[in-house]
Amino acid sequence: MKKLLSASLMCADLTQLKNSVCELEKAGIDLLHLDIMDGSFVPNITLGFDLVNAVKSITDIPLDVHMMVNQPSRFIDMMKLDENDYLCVHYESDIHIHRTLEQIRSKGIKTGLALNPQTPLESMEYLTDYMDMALVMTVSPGFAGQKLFAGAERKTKHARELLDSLGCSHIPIEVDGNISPGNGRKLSACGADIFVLGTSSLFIKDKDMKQAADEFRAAL
Ligand code: S6P
Ligand code: MG
Repeated sequence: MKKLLSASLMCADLTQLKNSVCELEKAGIDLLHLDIMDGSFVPNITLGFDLVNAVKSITDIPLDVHMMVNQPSRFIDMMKLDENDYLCVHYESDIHIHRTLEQIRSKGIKTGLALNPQTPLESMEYLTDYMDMALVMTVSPGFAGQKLFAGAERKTKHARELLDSLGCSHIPIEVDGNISPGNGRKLSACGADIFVLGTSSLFIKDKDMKQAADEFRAAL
């Protein structure tokens, strides 16, 4: 599977967002990762639906929306996404997450199922028919600039093994949180396919984003 880079826009300079998106296009970034937080599912509030729609209107890079909100089904209709985009929801955020995945699919949008570090991988087992991506969180969600959790490599490896054993080798694994070039290389060897790039690799003061993206690709 081709390895993809997803740029975490909450780490971009929000006063220069359009310029950043242009730079990311030039850097050949594959996806734009937008973190939606509600201050309840996670202890922070970041980007919102209007911003998702605004970004969608200025770029052809597919979006990778990561919802860290309780009962995400309430908000699916607020985003103008299409078949090129991913909409990821957390297993832990909704009692009827199966129904929410179906709701996203019914709108023609690709689905992602995200798992917090402590959530067992078996949570995915009966949902793979409704998944276009598995998002293995490598930090507890809520903030940029955190440290990889100790079980991240094992969990990524076991996720790949589980998906393969279920006949789901086509489902990519995304990793999110402290994806530095070094951690990216290790997680790639464990089977990660999509890498969320934030302060650990792409958004570094006085560093050109194309250079940072090239260095990350070379490290994989
Ligand atoms: C965190 C969020 C992430 C961050 C990303 C930041 O809850 O889901 O997508 O934006 O992890 O990257 P870094 O390299 O600062 O950890
Ligand atoms: Mg995220």
